[in-house]
Amino acid sequence: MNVSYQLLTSSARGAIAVVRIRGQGAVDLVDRVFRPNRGRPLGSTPEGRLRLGRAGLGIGDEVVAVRLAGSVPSVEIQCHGGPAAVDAVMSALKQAGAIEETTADSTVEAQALDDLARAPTLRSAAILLDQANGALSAAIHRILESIQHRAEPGPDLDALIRRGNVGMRLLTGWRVAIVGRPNVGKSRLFNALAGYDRSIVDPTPGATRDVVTIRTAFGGWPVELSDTAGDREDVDPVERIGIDLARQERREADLVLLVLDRSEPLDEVDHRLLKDLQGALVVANKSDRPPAWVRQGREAIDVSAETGEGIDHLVRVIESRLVPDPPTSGEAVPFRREQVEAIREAREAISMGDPGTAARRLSSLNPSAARSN
Ligand SMILES: Nc1nc2c(ncn2[C@@H]2O[C@H](COP(=O)(O)OP(=O)(O)OP(=O)(O)O)[C@@H](O)[C@H]2O)c(=O)[nH]1
Ligand SMILES: [Mg+2]
Repeated sequence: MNVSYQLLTSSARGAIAVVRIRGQGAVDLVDRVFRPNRGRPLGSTPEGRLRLGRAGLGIGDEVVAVRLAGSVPSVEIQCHGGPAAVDAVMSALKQAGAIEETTADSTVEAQALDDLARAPTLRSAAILLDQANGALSAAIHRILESIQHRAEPGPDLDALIRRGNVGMRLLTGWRVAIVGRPNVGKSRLFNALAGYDRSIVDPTPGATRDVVTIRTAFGGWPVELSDTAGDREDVDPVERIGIDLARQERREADLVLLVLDRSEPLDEVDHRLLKDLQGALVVANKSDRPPAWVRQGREAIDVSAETGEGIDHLVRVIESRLVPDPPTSGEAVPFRREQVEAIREAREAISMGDPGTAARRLSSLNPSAARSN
């Protein structure tokens, strides 16, 4: 017996999932897993006729099973799309002796479709759709051709690697951390950017003691935004933990918003943060009040988290800091870490004068056959 099974639908959560079982003995194997609500087993049901029943260990899931026509015996099981239901059906098939077909050989297009189902924003989805339609495959084929014709593929590989920085974040998003000394309005700004009151705002310095995180989007780019404890010395142990967490958060962030209070003179903590966080985007909050200092040197975005003034502008600046040069429609964008790593290795091989290795590495990405465009 050589029966395999494969999840045909996306591994992301959906309403319905479809599992295909095929190979000699597939129907017998499914009959050990599938319990029809009434009547005879699936093996004595004609091809193409839908049967309602249950499948899976324990009570299992309510499913539809159907024998498919074709030279290789095949069955399709449609179950509910939640991870537990899919897992129940697939585990039962495995226990009955079927082997899972790996998706390691799936094409770039199939991977893009799979990720598309998980895209958190329309902008992410549009880029993944371009790859599902063949943009990345076509670019890889062009590079393979230029290697074949002994042309220099370096710049094209470099362009793809740069695009990978955006591509790899299409699902997970970018991390943006709000930091600054206590009471400058970090939590108020966080809430203004989030669009609702998620974080506690309070005139007492040290109000925020933990890292508060939400998922949102700026200009269509998915973002994990975090509000952190105000940074200062000489504090109690709990606030200390919060401050340490804040420092960790800003080390891991793709972009740090350093919030200053425009209505109060800058103190030594502000100066230290300005010095330590050279790459941070400086936000001068409380612009609704008379200013207590003037900007020197470093660019700062004036906002009032209280009135909302300047927030739209800040969002546009954040967007352009995260992705200064967004991919255009139809452009090739590698979207998985393995893809970017393979392209990097191909680039290194080219630099070492080894086009053969570069071509093998690129082909291993499994681009679908080249299209005419
Ligand atoms: N006038 C004015 N007041 C603001 C503004 N933003 C925040 N505040 C006030 O400043 C105080 C502190 O605000 P928070 O957002 O809690 O400050 P924080 O930086 O999160 O403070 P910690 O959590 O203690 O570090 C509150 O009383 C807010 O109402 C603003 O833009 N204008
Ligand atoms: Mg706070």
